[in-house]
Amino acid sequence: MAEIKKTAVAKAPKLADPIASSIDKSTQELIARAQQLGIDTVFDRAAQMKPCAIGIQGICCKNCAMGPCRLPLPKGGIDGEDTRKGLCGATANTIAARNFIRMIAGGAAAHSDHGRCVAEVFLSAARKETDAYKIKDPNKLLAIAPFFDVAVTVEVDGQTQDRNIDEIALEVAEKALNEWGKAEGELRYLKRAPAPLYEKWTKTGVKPRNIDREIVEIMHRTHMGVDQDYKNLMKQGTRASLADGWGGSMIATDLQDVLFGTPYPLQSEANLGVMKEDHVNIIVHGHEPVLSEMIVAMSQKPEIIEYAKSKGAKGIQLGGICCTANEIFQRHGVPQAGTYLQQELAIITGACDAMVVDIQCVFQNLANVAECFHTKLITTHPIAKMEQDSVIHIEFDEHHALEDAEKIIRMAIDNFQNRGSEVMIPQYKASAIGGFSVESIQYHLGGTFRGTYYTLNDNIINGRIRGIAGVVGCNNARTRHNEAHIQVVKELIKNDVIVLTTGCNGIACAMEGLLTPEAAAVHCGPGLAEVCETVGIPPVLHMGSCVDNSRLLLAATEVVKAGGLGKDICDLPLAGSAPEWMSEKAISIGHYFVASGVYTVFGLHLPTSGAPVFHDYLSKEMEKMYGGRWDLEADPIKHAQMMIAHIDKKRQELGIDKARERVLMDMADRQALEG
Ligand code: BF8
Repeated sequence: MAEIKKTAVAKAPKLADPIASSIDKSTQELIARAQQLGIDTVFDRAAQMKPCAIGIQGICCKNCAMGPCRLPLPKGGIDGEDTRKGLCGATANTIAARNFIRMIAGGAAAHSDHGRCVAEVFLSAARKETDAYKIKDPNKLLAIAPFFDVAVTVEVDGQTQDRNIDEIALEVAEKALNEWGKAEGELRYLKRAPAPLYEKWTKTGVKPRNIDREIVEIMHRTHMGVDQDYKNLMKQGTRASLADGWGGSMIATDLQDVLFGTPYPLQSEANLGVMKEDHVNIIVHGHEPVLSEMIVAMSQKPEIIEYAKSKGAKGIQLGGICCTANEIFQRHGVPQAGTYLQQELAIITGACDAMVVDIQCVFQNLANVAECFHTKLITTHPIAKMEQDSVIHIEFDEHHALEDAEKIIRMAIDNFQNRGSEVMIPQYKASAIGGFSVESIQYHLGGTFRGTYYTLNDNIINGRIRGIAGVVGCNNARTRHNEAHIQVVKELIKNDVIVLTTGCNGIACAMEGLLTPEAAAVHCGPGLAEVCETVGIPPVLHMGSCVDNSRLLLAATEVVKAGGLGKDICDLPLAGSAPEWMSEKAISIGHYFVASGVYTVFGLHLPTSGAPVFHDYLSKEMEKMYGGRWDLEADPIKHAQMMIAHIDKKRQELGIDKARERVLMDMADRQALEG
């Protein structure tokens, strides 16, 4: 039996109020349990430490050693000329823009380096250097090959023949990897965007040249004494964010689908109640499916299950946290154990035999929490280690991936018997359906035969569906866990707006039971409820992890292509949202949504409020260039209503607002439609 070691809670004794910290009962119970055990969690730390009042406004410059220079807004705001400046003379606009695009660089680097890793594994698979990874979806490979100028057929004796799939894979792998550092040209995937959008990018000079270059150039331009014009800084921010959305992230999604399968709907469960007391519980946390796919495959091997049984367990229960949860949920139906803010709590159940982490969104405090229990915390990625000695590092490599996965799982199994008696798994979980890729939505709505988004467009035009919302992103310990996520989504579907979700919003919606077709009758307006019932889909479609926001870009492009709703993404009755954002990746995603024509609302705050001119540039001027713009609203209902107002404005511009009025106002008409 493991003895609980207590970590010292920092001097400030203030503890979080569990009820005020989360809307989720399992989270509330485990926060309280952690507090009883004297173990601090992110919720307590948020209660004990306030954010920096100047940093939060984006107006602290620490890019050279003469600073940090802090430019707080004068009390009562700016009356007349804004004379604030740093030692070098940098204005508040320059400082906020530099900080903002450095966040884009961080986010784009994280997504894109993830994509590069997948591309490298894909190249290894194409070269047959590894047995662990194989092409699972050759159709997807054939679908993406033309974007890399890779031929899928070959002429032999005047006859057109299918080309060897291994040859295609190898060529796609090499050309995909080249997107990170090619010397000239522009990103190949940009041409997948609607033509008018591509033209806008050409005209404004923001087409990314290669992925790495745009990120490096941000670091150069924001070095002391380089770019000192917030508009020119944002131009580079736009270029780097597009290199993320239409580059690194999109390549990551595509190659993951080729290697691991394009998601199709499947059923699972979500929340910490998916953990089982009598099973070996392995929590996989992070982002890259190259690791988690191997853990899933190995955990299903009969000899491994037998080994678990030989140690007294009934089997192996996998669960995911963060975007790893989304990846293995959408392809294998592995249950989602929780969102970003529940990572420490999974260990506090006392039933987590191993937590396996790779990259991004992983708390260093996991190590301290794991030390209080029997849990083995295992880091696996060469770029993501922890300083605490208790953490085990097993470096994962595609050339011996299955062996690595087996070692990790056996370690977890061996640890099962070390569990203490202090197990407390909250009994809350919900059914959830995931796996709505661009392709599977097409199939669901149009069938393979028709093969377009026509049915969706038709329902938008006739007003049963008012519009589309992409609601995505993180949790943030500065706001009540999942509250804004759920309120925004419920308000949207209540008003007949279909929601596409990714990231931690997707997990929050799963925990709330919104990823089921049955949720439509309970939560949706009559038009959306009818469509969901007829087609058999949930009102909230789970489209994967944060790199899979690229699926949202392509789904929007498919809607444009299907016709009747304008010629560009900015013409669509569509809006984006990140109600509880916290990461640099969210800023990069937000900005590539905006630069792709999407009206995008963030919750909480934006690190631009200390530079009102720069803030207005993002929230007003962007629309003139790209058709999309930033907006901010912390109140979830107002936040959703702003999205709905934008959707209605677009319906009016498209001349389809009257159809919606009829659907809403005329009951006889609705009954006729239902018939
Ligand atoms: O990439 S939504 S907290 S897990 S950053 Fe992180 Fe935010 Fe969750 Fe996935 Ni995305």
